[in-house]
Amino acid sequence: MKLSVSGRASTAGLVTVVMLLTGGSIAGAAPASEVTAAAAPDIPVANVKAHLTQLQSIATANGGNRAHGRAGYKASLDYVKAKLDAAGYTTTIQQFTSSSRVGYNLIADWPGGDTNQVVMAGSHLDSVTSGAGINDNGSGSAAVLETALAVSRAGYQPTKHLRFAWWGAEELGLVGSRYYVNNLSSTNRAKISGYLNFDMIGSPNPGYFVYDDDPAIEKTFKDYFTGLGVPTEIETEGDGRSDHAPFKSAGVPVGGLFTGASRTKTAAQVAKWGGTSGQAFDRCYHSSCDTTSNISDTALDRNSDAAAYAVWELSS
Ligand code: DTR
Ligand code: CA
Ligand code: ZN
Ligand code: ZN
Repeated sequence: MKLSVSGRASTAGLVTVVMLLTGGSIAGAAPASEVTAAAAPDIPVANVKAHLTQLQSIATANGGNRAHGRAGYKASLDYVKAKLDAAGYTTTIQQFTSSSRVGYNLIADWPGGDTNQVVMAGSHLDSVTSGAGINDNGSGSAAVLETALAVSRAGYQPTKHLRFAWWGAEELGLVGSRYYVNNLSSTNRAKISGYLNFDMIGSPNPGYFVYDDDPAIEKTFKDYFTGLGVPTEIETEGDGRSDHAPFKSAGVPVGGLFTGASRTKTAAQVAKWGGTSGQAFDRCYHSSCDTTSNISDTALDRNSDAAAYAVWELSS
């Protein structure tokens, strides 16, 4: 397993640390306790869509996909890493081999917080070979990236340590996330207080599904959607089908959000969410038409905001 680490502490982070260490305070700033309990900011969906546009361009320039072991995947990873390095994250690339091709996970640590209590949020960055994978899973990857950038913009100083991850080779069978969990020492595994997974959160005919795993994480997401007045359903097809599974198998509390894949939306679901009954939540699942036009902006916005809300709530 090869690791490379880069990044720099953000100016805001340094200023905050200096102030806290010297007992000083930033003129007019809220006391640290209020800062750490600050509410999550709104995630601008235009920013999330801009990341999707970049991922689409990357796929177009690299044979039409962003699949494991292909140029489009590494270019996607380099794009995400550059944004995080510039925002003050400490980034690590974890390399592995699967199906005779080299794969990569990207791990980004936000400096600060109690490293004995790590809150993780992640998404798989790879697509299938048949397309650009913009909903599956550019949507989750872009939302997690924009949430991480929002943490930096806010100079957020959470009580717990924040770690974000973009997984390789999920489409080959959760390979990257399983490699990460399997290579954690038992001590480091025990430090992860929760893992939040975002895989397909912008489906064009969306449902609003919440994983029914850890009750506290599930409640956090459901509270957010209740605040929006958007009903949710329990995610029933996901057990073992995305990157939360290796964490769950290792005893880490997990949760996540999902807007649906090839299953069809029922009339009862249309009554609560709108959309088209008898049609798949995502008709382009694992297909070449999974492009930037295969996204519900409303679903992407709501789920990006829910991700940020949960990251702030669970780390404060
Ligand atoms: N395995 C995911 C898609 C997927 C299918 N069901 C669920 C449930 C929860 C999360 C994701 C999924 C993929 O194809 O990447
Ligand atoms: Ca928003
Ligand atoms: Zn997939
Ligand atoms: Zn996926």
